[in-house]
Amino acid sequence: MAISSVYEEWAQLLFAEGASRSITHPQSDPDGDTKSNILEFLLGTDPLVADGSIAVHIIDINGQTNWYTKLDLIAWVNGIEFQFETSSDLIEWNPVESNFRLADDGQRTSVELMSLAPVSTEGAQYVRIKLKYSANQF
Ligand SMILES: [Ca+2]
Repeated sequence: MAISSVYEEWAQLLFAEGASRSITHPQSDPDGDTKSNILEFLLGTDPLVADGSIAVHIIDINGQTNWYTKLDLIAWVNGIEFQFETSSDLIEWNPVESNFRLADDGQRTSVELMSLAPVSTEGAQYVRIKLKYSANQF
């Protein structure tokens, strides 16, 4: 079954019949919790209930400061990529070289995302996770 079918089935179960594409689109965030619908789909969370943002941790690797997060998934879509972005003003966002990997311990699948370059801890900085995927998957 194509991923688009799986996502569309999920969307049909969770959104009201006839809901506009601006609500059901994979990149939409109708509950305003900063998690896009496609991320809610992967995490198994309700796209209509704001349930908090994702914690990004600061870790030290060989004296360098990096960002790290781990997300437990209930679904996976080949071709999706994760990347950190950073901003000092919440308006202009810049990509951060990041590496992600899928981990499967036999009980759950998770994705681990880590910045590759050292990140600054000076001043106000915001970080977000961007999901990249081919639009024709949906
Ligand atoms: Ca959301």
